[in-house]
Amino acid sequence: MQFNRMNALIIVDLQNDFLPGGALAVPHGNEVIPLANELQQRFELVLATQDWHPPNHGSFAANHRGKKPGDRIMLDGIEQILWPVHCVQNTKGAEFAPSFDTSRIAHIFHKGIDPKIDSYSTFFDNAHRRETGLADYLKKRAINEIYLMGLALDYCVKYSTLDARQLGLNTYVIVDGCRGIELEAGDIERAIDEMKRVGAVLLQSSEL
Ligand code: VGL
Ligand code: ZN
Repeated sequence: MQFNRMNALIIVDLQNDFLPGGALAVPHGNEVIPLANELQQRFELVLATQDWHPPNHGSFAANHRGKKPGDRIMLDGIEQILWPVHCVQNTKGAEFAPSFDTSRIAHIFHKGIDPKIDSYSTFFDNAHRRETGLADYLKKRAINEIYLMGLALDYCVKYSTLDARQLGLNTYVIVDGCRGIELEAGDIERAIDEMKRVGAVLLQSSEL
């Protein structure tokens, strides 16, 4: 495929806590790292995201008396699934995986910083109250086409894709570059269906 300058590769949350052995491990999450390293060489612009929570973040079950991961609560007016403590700012778990080549990343976008609201999308928090800066960044550079890969397919990748489509971006999801949490059976399949329904193109890296 011939690329013009108007696209970007966005690599989502390849952080220790989302890898096997991490606090919120995505099964087989480590398997996408070699592909992330390889695909970076083929894009002019490479961006990355990090889930980046303060220790008092409201998405952590440990911050709610009597609650455990997987429980659902209302957090500042919207439903929130509770997670184990993960990706706490400036901790080992929030760092990029050691084998992930970060040398070509032009900018890192952080999400989940506000303790009162979670952010699965790399564009907005879950209530669309605040932006991460990614939408403006792309707009300023006239980038209207994004390629997404990373973790987790059924959370960050899915919600980023839905927002990207809402922003009018041509959105490609590199499916073999993603792995899902599958908190509930069928989550990955449903996420794929939803992303297709909003007009994202799902493809394999071999098609690039
Ligand atoms: C994510 C669960 C909790 C994600 C972040 O980025 O996919 N999932 N926090
Ligand atoms: Zn998180």
